[in-house]
Amino acid sequence: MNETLKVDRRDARLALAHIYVAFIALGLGGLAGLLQTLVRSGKFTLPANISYYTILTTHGVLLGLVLTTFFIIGFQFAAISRTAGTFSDRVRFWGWIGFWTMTFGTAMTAFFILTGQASVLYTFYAPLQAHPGFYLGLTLVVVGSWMSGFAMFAHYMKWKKEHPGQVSPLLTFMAVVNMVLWLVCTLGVAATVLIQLLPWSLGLVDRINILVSRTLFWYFGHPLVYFWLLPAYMIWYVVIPKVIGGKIFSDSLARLAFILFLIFSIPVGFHHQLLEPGIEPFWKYVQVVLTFMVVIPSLMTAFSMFATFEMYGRSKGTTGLFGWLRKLPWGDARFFAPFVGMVFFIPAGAGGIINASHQLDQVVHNTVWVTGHFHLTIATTVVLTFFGAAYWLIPHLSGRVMTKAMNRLAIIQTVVWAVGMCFMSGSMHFAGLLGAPRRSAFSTYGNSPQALEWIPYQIAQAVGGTILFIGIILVLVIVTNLAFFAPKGETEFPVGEAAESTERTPLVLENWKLWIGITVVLILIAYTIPFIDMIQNAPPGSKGYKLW
Ligand code: HAS
Ligand code: CU
Repeated sequence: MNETLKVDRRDARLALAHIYVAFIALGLGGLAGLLQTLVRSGKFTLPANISYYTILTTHGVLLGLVLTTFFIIGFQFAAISRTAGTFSDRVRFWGWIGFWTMTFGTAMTAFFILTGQASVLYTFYAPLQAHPGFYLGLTLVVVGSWMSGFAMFAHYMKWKKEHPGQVSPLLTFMAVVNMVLWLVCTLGVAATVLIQLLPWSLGLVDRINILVSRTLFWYFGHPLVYFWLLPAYMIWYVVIPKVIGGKIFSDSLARLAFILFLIFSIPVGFHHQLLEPGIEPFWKYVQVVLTFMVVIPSLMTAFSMFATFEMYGRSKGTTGLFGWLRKLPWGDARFFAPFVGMVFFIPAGAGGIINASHQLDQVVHNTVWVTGHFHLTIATTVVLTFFGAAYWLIPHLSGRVMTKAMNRLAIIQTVVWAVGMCFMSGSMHFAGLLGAPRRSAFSTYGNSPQALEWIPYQIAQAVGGTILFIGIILVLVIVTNLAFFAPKGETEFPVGEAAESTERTPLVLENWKLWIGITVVLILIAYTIPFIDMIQNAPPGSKGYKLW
């Protein structure tokens, strides 16, 4: 059998189980999103006294936390099994324990949200206080993901032992970096949940230090967005070159970009707290500088993608600055969906740089501009890339092939998504500049002239949200077809080759002691003094509020 088509059925089942949960979350979370945009248009009220904030929490948790984590872990299991060989029974066993722990945690969290006991939004900021079951459920999701992470590390170490002195396969290396990043950053959210939020919601303590809890949250929350982004970058660096018939521009550059993400994506959480009192401006400044450092690996990625496209175009005889555009496989959804994601990342990244600039953030912070920003980054760039990957990954795992008709539907899906998002995210950005707040249900604020200015944009958001919901139905049709109904056959997991031999990849890129060491030092520099300050000069703390 052709090497690239081979897939171990047991490994495939483990990866598929994660992907099924991810797409169920997409369906439910997407429905919640549709309802929100309708409420905010002012033309619709939720039935049966359901709170806007219950729906908003469902949306954020299911899409931001559940869809992403499950898809990423499923994808990475498949990627590691494909590039570093079939798993041992032990690795697979821990993968399944991780899966069930995460699934149980998700069900528990969903129960407390849907019964209206945890309308605290996906960032669960104190002093909003949820039922303890909400925090426990999320803890189980994180603990389950750690088990899967350790299973991946064990498999990677086995590979290293069997191949002394060799660089590991690029995709496996990238997945390991992402899980190390995840492990280091989830320590922050685990700390605030276990030490602060749980005891406080159980009534064991009365008051909570809000600034400490938000700081621990954003210590986790920013690297979280790169935990979402890096699998998309894995697909851009490794899969897309193969899909278009080209080569990876440089194996070393790709690894270096991932290492830079590991180092710089954690000590930057203050860029979410620029307007929060109680943190010295100097430390905000330090973390903003580090934020600009973490932009560099994204610029390297943009450069690599252009280089891959151009090398491919030149090999087909194109000339000129953009001649390569004519040679790309526009009719292939495995390429088209991620490519549209890349194009959207140009304005999305520019918006991020605006947010990170202290003075500009004063204009956009806590406005719906920020919601617009993350619907471009996660909900377009990352999600369209994941959809594009699902179009080969699911049939690869389910032993089927995508038909021409489904490929055509997937192209339509991508266009629908892009159009819907231009309406929705575009009007969010504009309304945000006019001061429209994020995280709030419809209100005319006593017919204030400023609030009335926002309403046309909110109607445009509802139009966009409706188009996006059609996009969700389309992708669910395609995914169901690929999982259960498409013709039986074998589908490739595309893995590109580097333009130059990987023998030239420096082994220092896999010196984990060095990179994790630098990561820890940077975290200590960026956080130690402000953290001591927050504890020593803490106000009495806050009791809990249930405002919904
Ligand atoms: Fe962000 C808020 C800064 C990237 C997600 N961000 C958020 C929130 C989320 C989020 C969820 O500094 C809201 C959190 C909340 O609930 O409060 N963000 C940044 C910066 C970047 C950035 C500097 N964000 C992301 C990514 C996300 C994400 C990625 C998810 C996946 N963000 C912020 C800040 C805030 C924030 C502040 C807080 C704001 C506030 O006030 O609350 C950077 O990493 C962006 C770098 C990206 C680039 C783009 C490179 C372009 C590429 C594409 C190449 C295209 C090709 C195709 C090859 C520099 C790689 C070309 C083809 C052609 C035909 C042209
Ligand atoms: Cu951030």
